[in-house]
Amino acid sequence: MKSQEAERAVLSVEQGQSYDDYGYLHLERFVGGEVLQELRDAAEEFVEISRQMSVSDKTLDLEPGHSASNPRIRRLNSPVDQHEAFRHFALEGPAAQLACSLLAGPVRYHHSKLNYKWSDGGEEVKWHQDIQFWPHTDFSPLTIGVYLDDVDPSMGPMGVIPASHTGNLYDQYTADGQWAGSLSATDILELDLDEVVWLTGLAGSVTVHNCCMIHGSVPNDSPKPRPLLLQTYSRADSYPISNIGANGVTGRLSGTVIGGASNQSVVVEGRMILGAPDWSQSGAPTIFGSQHDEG
Ligand SMILES: O=C(O)CCC(=O)C(=O)O
Repeated sequence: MKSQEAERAVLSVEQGQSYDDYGYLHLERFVGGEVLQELRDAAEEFVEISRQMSVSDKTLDLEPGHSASNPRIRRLNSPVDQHEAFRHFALEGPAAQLACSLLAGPVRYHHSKLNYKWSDGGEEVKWHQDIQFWPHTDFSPLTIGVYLDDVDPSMGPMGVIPASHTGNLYDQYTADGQWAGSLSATDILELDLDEVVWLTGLAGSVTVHNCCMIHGSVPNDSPKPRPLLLQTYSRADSYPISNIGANGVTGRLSGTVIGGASNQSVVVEGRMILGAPDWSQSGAPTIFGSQHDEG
């Protein structure tokens, strides 16, 4: 069997170790050339589409104040399901290869989004951890981001607190029990915000953060949007736990296994379950059909 280091082909041993230790990576200009241009063109196509819209729909989340002449997009939901360039990048291209390298084997694609964070006030993303939004059967899920334009400190880059992925898993509800999706003001007082690393970079630079990493970003007060294309993967033997958060509403291609096949095994309470095949697309056979080999 190959060692974890040997399988991390697109990364150096040091980069892989740094991800394990600190819970994030920052890869300057990891994506370039035609691949980057195709992603940028695809992102621009949705800006054009948004000009015909006055309210958000399932695909495009618009900021208040959006108009045809002054588009202001918060997010393109599930870009992998919306455009071939995004699908190819995430399921076959550099993001897929990086995920397989980091997780040292086949991976399961979970979801994607494109946060445009528009110029002159594009919104803050408060400090939060991702795993509570879509719990899995382990802590392998990670998110790979690629900046589609150059991002400097004034543009609300992604910020991470190194090694926070090994600490508390915070309650992201408000005191009166509403889902807040962010840490409370009291919990934020516990954080050492002097440690924050702001992940800026030229177009094509990549961020990676583990699902338990505390991260966020400030508003974009610059005159340029800050498009960050994000895609999330877990190990192939890690599964989203249904009926919590966004699991189950993540997109048509969610669950695609990349870089190999799933062997349908999952470890629960230390015991390995060799599960049945995934019938979520084909429909489940009956136990009679399976036991009598009727397909
Ligand atoms: O766009 C950003 O700066 C951060 C995005 C993020 O953390 C999220 O969407 O979960």
